[in-house]
Amino acid sequence: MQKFTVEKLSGAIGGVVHDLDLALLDDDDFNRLCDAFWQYQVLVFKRQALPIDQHIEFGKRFGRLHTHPSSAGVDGHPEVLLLRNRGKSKTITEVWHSDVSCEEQPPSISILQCIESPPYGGDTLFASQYGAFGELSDGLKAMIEPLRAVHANFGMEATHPVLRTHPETGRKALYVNKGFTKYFEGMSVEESRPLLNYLVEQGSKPDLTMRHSWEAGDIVMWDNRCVMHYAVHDYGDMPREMHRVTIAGERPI
Ligand SMILES: O=C(O)CCC(=O)C(=O)O
Repeated sequence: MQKFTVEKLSGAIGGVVHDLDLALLDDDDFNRLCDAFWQYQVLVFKRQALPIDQHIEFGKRFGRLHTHPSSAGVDGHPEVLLLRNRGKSKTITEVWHSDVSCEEQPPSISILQCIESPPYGGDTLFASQYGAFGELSDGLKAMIEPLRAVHANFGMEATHPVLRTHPETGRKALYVNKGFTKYFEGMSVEESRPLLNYLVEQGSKPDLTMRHSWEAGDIVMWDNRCVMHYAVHDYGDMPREMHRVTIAGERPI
């Protein structure tokens, strides 16, 4: 058993884990780590540099792995998503999103490892959607409670509740995002846009966020069921490479 500790990174979201080597995780460590993860929603692990097989093994502890519907994997490992700088105009992650929410059963957890970081920039922002829900007025909470929204991309479409209940914590989180959510069921795109924009704006307010500046070997994991994230592209053509292992999720309820 490793005597790791978790240090809080911001008021609403995120913790950095100290004194834990993910390559040496035993079952007790894993259970304690899960408890911390459900609480912090995002966990940062510095100086890990896990070989690809160990990155995959760590992911498999949380469940079946997800393969991205359209983006390529690392050679020989289709379940490890390869994210390389292909220029700002081709970046699809520089928008507030929850991973692949256009699937009927979107991924639950994403585990990103930095292989190469640019000399500056390339940070990732994370926002607590528990916090986003919690800060809405009772009137708006009641209004959006019955709503469902259509999420679409990569030639697929799924309809999910606007408020989802986390299967591990039982807490309610706002579940709409800029990247995938198109309109509310039963309403037009135009009718939906003002409220949708408002909810994503509320859900990404600075006091609900944390920001990670990457170094090679860092691992950050987030819970897509209660977190939106945004990859800042401010590093021009400089190389940046990340590997993502993603865990298959359940139908949002
Ligand atoms: O590259 C990053 O920092 C985040 C990537 C991302 O948004 C994703 O994996 O969905």
